Amino acid sequence: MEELRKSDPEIYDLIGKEERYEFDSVRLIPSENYASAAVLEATGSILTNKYSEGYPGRRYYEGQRYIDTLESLVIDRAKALFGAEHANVQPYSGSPANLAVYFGLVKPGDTIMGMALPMGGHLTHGWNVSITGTFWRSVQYNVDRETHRIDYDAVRDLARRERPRMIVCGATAYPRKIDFKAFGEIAKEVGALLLADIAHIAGLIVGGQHPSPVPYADAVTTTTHKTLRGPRGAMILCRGEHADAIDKAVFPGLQGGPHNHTTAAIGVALKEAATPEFRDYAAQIVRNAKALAEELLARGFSLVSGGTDNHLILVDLTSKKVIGKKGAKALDAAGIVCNYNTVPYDPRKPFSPSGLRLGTPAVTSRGMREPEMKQIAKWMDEAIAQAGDEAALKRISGEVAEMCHHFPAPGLSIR
Ligand code: DSN
Repeated sequence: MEELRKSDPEIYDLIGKEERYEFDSVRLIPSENYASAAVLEATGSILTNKYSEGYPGRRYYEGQRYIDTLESLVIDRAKALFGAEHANVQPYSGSPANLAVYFGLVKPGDTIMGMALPMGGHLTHGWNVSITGTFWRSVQYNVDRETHRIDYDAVRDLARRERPRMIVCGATAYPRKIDFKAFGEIAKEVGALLLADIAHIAGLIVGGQHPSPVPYADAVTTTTHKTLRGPRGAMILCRGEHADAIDKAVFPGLQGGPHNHTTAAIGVALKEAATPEFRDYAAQIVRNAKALAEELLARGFSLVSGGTDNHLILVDLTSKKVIGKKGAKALDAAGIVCNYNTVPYDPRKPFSPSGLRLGTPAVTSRGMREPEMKQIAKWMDEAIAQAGDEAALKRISGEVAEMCHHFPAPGLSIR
């Protein structure tokens, strides 16, 4: 980044510091990853210069001879990888993608039914502070109080009572597999459309580690930067019958020109995700999450639902007598980056909840495996026990950095 260094040393310096931080720390935020150098190159390409409102062959600007080919190629890759009838690769990110699906398929004031935010759902699944919980009538389902798993009978009962126009499944903090087939049956029974938000697990789905919702859902949304390891962006996959409504909802309904540099980088990520190496990666993400969960359990941590079968772990810190925010800050000081999070039926507020959310996509991208997960759990245990002891946390962060130096991260120039 020589030009940047010369023209804007301040920004250059901050990017350099962030890169160092990403290299020296164990990053356990389950929605983060390390994009490959190829994805970063496409993201930083000259495609950022071009306006392309519209869709391939139907644009409002001239000069699309390469952009049309590019977007068509990326659409074809998305359809092939997920087995979808139609793909829109223009949404700027996950929240606009979900909004576009509602805008395209649900009339204002009609009912949508998603998982409540404190139970692991997303803001855009109809939570009350989001436009999705105000512009549409929203009813929300919970997880079971004892098992912390989705209770499909309770979901069916609520759907029968409320008769939503759309049921939303998918989560941002749910450590178990989602039964998309069961959701499909419930939606069919009550005459609802089904939206599956697979932002967190898209990489696990294409890597063969989680069943796909595509056969059961009217529309599927995903971000492209989480387990899928692409640029920050999103896609909507849908049945052919909804293609027109979805495309119109994205543009001109919600957005202007697509970000062509992002579209290109999504294409690069989709190509990477279609390789045998990516399947191995997805399998290792899950093995690592299980190994981390087992070691945390062995060390007396309490895990929501008792463990994990995907990339994500939710820890309830109540038994350790530390609140989530204090725990997350202590871990950050120790070089282990995660986020504080509500746990189901949390007696505390979302801004200072009881839990921590962990995930293994990023550490797995660095080639870390089960032995490193065991070591990370040990450091976590020490850091939580010594939260507030700056010297102890600093010592741990030194050990963490030392380990990280043996695991080069995709896309970083530091080796
Ligand atoms: N912010 C994302 C996450 O961390 O899960 C969801 O949008």
